[in-house]
Amino acid sequence: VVTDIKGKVNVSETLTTPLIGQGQSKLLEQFGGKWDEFKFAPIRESQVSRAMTRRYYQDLDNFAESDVVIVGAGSCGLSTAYVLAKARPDLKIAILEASVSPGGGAWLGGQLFSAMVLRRPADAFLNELGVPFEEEPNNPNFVVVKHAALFTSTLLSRVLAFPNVKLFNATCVEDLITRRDGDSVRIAGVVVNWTLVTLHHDDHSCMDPNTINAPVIISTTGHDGPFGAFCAKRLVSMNTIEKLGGMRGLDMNAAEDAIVKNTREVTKGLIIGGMELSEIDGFNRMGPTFGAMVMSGVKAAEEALNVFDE
Ligand code: AHZ
Repeated sequence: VVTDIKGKVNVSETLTTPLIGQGQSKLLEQFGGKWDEFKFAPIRESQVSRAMTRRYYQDLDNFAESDVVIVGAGSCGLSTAYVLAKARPDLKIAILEASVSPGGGAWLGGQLFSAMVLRRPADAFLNELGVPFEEEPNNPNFVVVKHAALFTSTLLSRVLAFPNVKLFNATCVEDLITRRDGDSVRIAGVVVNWTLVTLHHDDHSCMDPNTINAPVIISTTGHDGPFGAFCAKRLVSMNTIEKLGGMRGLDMNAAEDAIVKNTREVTKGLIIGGMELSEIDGFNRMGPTFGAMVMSGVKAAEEALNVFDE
């Protein structure tokens, strides 16, 4: 940290990476060292619009045919995306998140307290991501990340850096695309809409959706709630499965192992992981421990890789 003669911290001197312009090592050098002279490069508003919309609509076009769609960007969906995108840079992976902000329960509602607990051996995934964690004194069975947001933000940044991944946030999956496959049904894509549109189908005239085709859909929409367990519930209403098992009361030991072991292709073309699986199979909830979400994501990615290897 650089301080001036009055002992004040001089932030612009402290920054050594180029911030404005090529090869400019100090932020204020081009303004004669004076904040009063500071000025951004000029822009026209329409240029901002075009820079954003051109990319968005190119992505919509590009990902209309995807290889994998991950529904829900919670801890399980993002872990799935990380493993899959790293293993197969050739696969086009679309992540659809109903909320404006990705992260699911790990980011928002599920974290009443800051620290995040993960039972071993999920610490291996933290090491892979480079998320620092602490050992719990006198208990070798779990590790603690000092803030859930540190886990989610690191995971998100790693996932979004993969060139083969696109996150569409504020985008809701409101139906599944299906194909007859002999006597059964195969899932062949998703029907999507902006979440605010999905929320207003009842009080506005028809607002048609958009579609994404993909041979593999991975649903990680969490347990039942306003937006939870979406694909599981849809499988019941379209008679693909008879009824939901329904999530049971909290039992960390039973729940975490069961969720990881049973993450699978529930119907051809549809893999379900994370807490959504508890609604299908009638497993317990595990509450505020996240190892199973991470490892279920790893298993969901592996299930998807098996489909592509078939
Ligand atoms: O917004 C949802 C959340 O971010 C999103 N989602 C749900 N329905 C969707 C839809 N289209 C697009 N139709 C949708 N997105 O899915 C994400 C689910 O994240 P999550 O953190 O709720 O689920 P998870 O399975 O990754 O982690 C669950 C963690 C646990 S365990 C638990 C308990 O035992 O009580 N509670 C939580 C939150």
